Parts: sequence; C-alpha cells; structure tokens
Amino acid sequence: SLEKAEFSISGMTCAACSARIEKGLNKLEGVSKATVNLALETGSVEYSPSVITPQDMIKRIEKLGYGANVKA
Ligand code: 9UX
Repeated sequence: SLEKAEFSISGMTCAACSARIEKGLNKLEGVSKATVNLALETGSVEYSPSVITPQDMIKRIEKLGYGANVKA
C-alpha cells in the first residue's frame, strides 16, 4: 500500500529548482508520485514504505543541494 510523506524544502529560488527536485524524487525506486511546490516550499510524495523511507528522500533532496525535513 502507498503512504504519503510531506516535506518542508529550503533553498529553492526558481521554478527549475522545484522541477529538479520533482524529477529526482520521481526517479527513486518506490516513489509513485512526487510533487514540489516552489511558493509553499513544500513537497508531497506518494511512496511504498516497504521500498523507501522519507529519510531516503531527504538524502536525495540534500544531494541535489537543498534542505528538507518531514513536516510535523
Ligand atoms: Mo534556478 Mo535552482 O536558475 O537550484 S535551478 S535557482
């Protein structure tokens, strides 16, 4: 079954930033759909928890040069 993770994302300054993060997340095994909102500085990811964790997604976002944490 799928779960949804919500992130706060820092460091995005243009629309290409949010597109890069979306592409990076959507490439990850276990991610079924990722969307990133530049204006709200958020990301939303539907994923298979048996395959990937929110921490893995944060690592990917950080590797791309941005900051991220799971929203409370
Ligand atoms: Mo836009 Mo974001 O030129 O890292 S892609 S600022």
